[in-house]
Amino acid sequence: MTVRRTVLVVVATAALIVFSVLVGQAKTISDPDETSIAHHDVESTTLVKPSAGHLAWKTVTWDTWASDTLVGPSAGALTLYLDTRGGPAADYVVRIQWVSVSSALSCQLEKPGGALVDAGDVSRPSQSAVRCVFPTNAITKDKTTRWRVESAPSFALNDDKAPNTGWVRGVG
Ligand SMILES: [Ca+2]
Ligand SMILES: [Ca+2]
Repeated sequence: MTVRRTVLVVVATAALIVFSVLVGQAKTISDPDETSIAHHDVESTTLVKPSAGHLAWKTVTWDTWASDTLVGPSAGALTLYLDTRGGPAADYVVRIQWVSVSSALSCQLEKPGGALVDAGDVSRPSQSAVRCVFPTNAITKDKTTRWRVESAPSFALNDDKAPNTGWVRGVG
């Protein structure tokens, strides 16, 4: 092997390692601009583990929106589905929605039936993004976590799924 080829192999290997580390730090998926979706058309979603015992979920939308358009419980919530154990169904959901009585966004980790598991901290990094950091101590898990996001702007027909089919495997 010539010196030049050796250098090339070393550079390529280093680039691969850097890429792997970057990918490991964030799990982000992109979703298309589906123009029929009213307010909360998902552009990208990231799920990362910022510290032990927490997950941070951030969704960016194609358009800007006011927090009070995310009206819950069933009409306009943004929901993260988590499949952490057993069969293919979601074991937990994380729901971000506007609560009229407190005039604030809330983020809750719940069982699929709606029972509260834990509360999260919600914020708006921008007018087209929302972020929720929630505790994971109460989540029971026996496999690699799978997740997907769904927004329900106004009518069931306008739901946006990200990804459009299937699940994302693993957390960044
Ligand atoms: Ca979309
Ligand atoms: Ca979609």
